[in-house]
Amino acid sequence: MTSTLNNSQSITLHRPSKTVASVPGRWSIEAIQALLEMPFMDLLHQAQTVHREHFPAGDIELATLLSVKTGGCPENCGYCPQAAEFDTGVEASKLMAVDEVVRAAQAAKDAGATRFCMGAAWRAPKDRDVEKVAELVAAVKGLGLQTCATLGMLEPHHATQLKAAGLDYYNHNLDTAPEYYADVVSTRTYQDRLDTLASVRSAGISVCCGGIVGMGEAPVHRAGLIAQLANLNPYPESVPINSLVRVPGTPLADSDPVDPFDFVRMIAVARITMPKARVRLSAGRQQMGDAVQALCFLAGANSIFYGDKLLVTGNPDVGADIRLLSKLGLKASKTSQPGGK
Ligand code: SAM
Ligand code: DTB
Ligand code: SF4
Repeated sequence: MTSTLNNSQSITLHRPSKTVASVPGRWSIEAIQALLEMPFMDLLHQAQTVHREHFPAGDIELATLLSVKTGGCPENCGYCPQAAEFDTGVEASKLMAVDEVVRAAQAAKDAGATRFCMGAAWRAPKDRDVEKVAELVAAVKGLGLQTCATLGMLEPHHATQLKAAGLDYYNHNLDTAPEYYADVVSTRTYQDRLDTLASVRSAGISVCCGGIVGMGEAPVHRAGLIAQLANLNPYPESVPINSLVRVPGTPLADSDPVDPFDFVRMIAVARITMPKARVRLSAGRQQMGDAVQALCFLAGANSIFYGDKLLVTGNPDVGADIRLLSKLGLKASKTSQPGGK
């Protein structure tokens, strides 16, 4: 049996008598579940085939993160060490000064990063916060780096202001399926997240949007997350897939670890359903090991967070990443666009 899986066609799986129809132009949850359940080798083969149609093989984007305003967040995202409500040992700090951020961005550029993402632990920035972040964005852009920010919920006029300052990408994750969202966070709704994504799009900023695997979600919720992302019109330019970093003190600290093959499957299905997106192998690499990361690259991941720290938790150090890329014959990308443009 063949495995011709197409966004707008009836799809036939390798498993006998399992045919799933998808609505033209949209991914049904059933079609995504069917992909997630494919024989592992077939799924990886298909994902790598799709990947090579859209990106040069072996090209990995390096994006460096910096927490420009850490901790003390009024939201209660169950995974997050920066929520004020949870006792995680993270100390709250004020927004960093421009020169400090520029030093970090220059160091990231010198180490080979092409994108610099600034994170702030806000529910939503205030007018004066956006003014200050706009200065950071302009300064980082001035170094010749692609700029990204993740600041919480964004009003349309704030998005316009950040675009004018030179913001290329805004990161705002849907995190999980709508049906599971309230189990993870109760201080905002899924619709709030979608509204911010709409503001970002309208301002002409590229969207970076993904989610987390390993929060106790069921397989159908994983499919539901991918469906939400892939059915955004257009789908995000960047899709970070995070494996939960289980931080003591957070409500999700005792979640069962994710089966590494299930994580690889999520990467593969993100690649197949969003062929032109940069799929980022995001949080959780420190706990993953080289072999699983290699499988993620085979499944179509072509971006990583690069630098010794994520926002407040650890990431593989730069030397380890350079060695891993070299062992696998992968090269740091010079661009973020499909087709190497
Ligand atoms: N406050 C902003 C917001 O919530 O959009 C920006 C920062 S927030 C830390 C960015 C994203 O990091 C979250 O949406 C979540 O997907 C991811 N994240 C946070 N803590 C994580 C953890 N412990 N493990 C994996 N991903 C995490
Ligand atoms: C994303 O999807 N993952 C990054 C970034 N976007 C902002 C954050 C990961 C955070 C991991 C836990 C921490 O260090 O706070
Ligand atoms: Fe705040 Fe963002 Fe952490 Fe949620 S994920 S608690 S909004 S910093």
